[in-house]
Amino acid sequence: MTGLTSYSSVGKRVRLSRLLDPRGTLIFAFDHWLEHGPTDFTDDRLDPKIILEAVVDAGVDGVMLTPGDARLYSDIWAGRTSLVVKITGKTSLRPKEDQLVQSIIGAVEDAVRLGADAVAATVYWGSPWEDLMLERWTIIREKAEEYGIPALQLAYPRGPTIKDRHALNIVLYGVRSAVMVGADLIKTYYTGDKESFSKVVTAASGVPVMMSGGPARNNPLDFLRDLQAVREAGAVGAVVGRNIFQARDIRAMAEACKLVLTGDATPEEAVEGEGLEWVGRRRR
Ligand code: FBP
Repeated sequence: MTGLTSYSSVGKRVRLSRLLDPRGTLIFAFDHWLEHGPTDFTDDRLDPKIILEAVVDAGVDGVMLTPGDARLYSDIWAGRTSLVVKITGKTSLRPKEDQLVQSIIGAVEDAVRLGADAVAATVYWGSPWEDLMLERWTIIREKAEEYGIPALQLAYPRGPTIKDRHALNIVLYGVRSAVMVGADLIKTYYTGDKESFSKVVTAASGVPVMMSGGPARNNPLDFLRDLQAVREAGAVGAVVGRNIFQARDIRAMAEACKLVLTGDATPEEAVEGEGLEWVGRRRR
């Protein structure tokens, strides 16, 4: 035994340190055009550039993009924030039953070529396609190991046996399973309060946990209070999409999220400081 660590673990450590702010991390998730389609976007926000420029200006720690968007919008993010490349995805156009599996839409090598600090893939724990998703996850995780890039798992319990995706036991099961299959970073559903989410963090056994944003709340304060609870529960931060890009003022909401996650402001102070009295959601 030389006591020397592998090249790959150094690479992962370096990339994670670029992506994660030890004071509280905010990653902007932006794969919604693929996952949900136009219903997520008001007419004045159909151009992804407008949204991406606002969040990068706000100082998010990273953006999670598909490989194609990461390439297309590199002038906006490169050199200004970290990149996470999500290489699984699905559309909402597919038949409902097929929406319980994500397809491969890129390679670990794409993430490395693009200069990413992590590669992301979804596993729907409990899906009828769980077996296939785990097979794909294992290939991705193994490749990520080879390149020294952290593998972020979107550990999302969903399937016919799961009534409530946010139930503590369900989230605990998904997160612990994600650890057991080698995730370096986990993004999962919020369980609704600090006490329960701290159990989720404990079950992750030291693997950093991030809260997944979810549908936009009517009142920004409610969402910011969730972020505060997540921080106090010991999570490293949050990966947020709709609660930011469907906000009345995208940049102000991203700034408020970051302030709360780092503990630099309470939710109330952040709302006041950023002039966020209300955040509007697209009427479907
Ligand atoms: P949100 O903050 O908007 O929930 O984004 C997080 C995310 O995981 C996205 O990466 C993804 O597009 C979306 O949620 C998936 O949403 P759904 O739960 O409808 O599949």
